[in-house]
Amino acid sequence: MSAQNLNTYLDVAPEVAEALAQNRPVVALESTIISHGMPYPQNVETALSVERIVREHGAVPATVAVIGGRLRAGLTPDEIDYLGRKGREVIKVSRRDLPVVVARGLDGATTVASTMIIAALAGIEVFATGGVGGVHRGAETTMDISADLEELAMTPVAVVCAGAKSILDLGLTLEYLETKGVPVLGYGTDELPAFYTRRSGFGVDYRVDTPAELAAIVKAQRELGFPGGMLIANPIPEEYSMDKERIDAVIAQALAECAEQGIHGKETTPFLLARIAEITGNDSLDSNIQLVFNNVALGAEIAKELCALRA
Ligand code: PSU
Ligand code: MN
Repeated sequence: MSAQNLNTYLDVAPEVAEALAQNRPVVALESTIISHGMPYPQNVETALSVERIVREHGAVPATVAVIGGRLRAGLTPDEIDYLGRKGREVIKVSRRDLPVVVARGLDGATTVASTMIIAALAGIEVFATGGVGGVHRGAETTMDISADLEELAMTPVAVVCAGAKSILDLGLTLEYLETKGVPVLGYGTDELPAFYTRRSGFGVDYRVDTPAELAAIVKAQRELGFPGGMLIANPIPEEYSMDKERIDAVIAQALAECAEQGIHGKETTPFLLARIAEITGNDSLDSNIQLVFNNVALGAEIAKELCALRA
């Protein structure tokens, strides 16, 4: 086991620890998407399918969460089921929540930010999910900017996502990432994908067409000694993408309801995700699930290439 695994609050699943010690590919996966991002039982089904897809692509999945105050990299299917059933009763844990949840011995569903922290402690370099947090629309007055962006600037994990939902201000999110020195790479695209749709109108920093080159960029970032990670944006497969006008109207409605109801802080993103799924009668959920599958497959390919470069 590598020295990074010696954190006394961290438990790395034996299969994950063994793979890391042997330079075999591992992909970290988050748990806020399970407890707060999707309804039960689709959340559990998706999380278990995601682990299977990672394995089919030759990598070991490490779903990350906090269980009983322990930082965990690699969960059992029963633990995934537990987090999914408890849903929004599980505390949504970002960086600022970790010390409290650990000290109190509580359970927590990890966001992109806290999943990156735990992945990095465990020595996992690649993490795949659906969407990341960002600069919210109206952030010029609310100052609602996800801690995910700060984490991308300071924690060395490459995050594969399907771009960002237009619940966020995509232009400001890209500006923020630029300021923080976080590369935004488009896999096979020049444009930042907008989660449910393949295009957003905003350019990525670089288009990269192969997992091998993505892995080379991750390796270079590590060897340059940079502290942060990167965002790898993978467009939703065409056949699952949604009609832009329709999804934009739904997002506008969800944002209006969010403002009317005075929802703020950490509740904002889960509220918007749930409302979008309700209003679209779960069409958006189907797209969401498919784009996650697509992202974890790419994450596994990048992790494999990275191991090959390190062999
Ligand atoms: N965006 C999505 N789906 C998600 C999330 C964001 O499209 O599931 C989750 C992720 O866990 C992300 C978190 O890290 O929400 C961001 O929350 P906040 O905006 O409160 O930082
Ligand atoms: Mn926020």
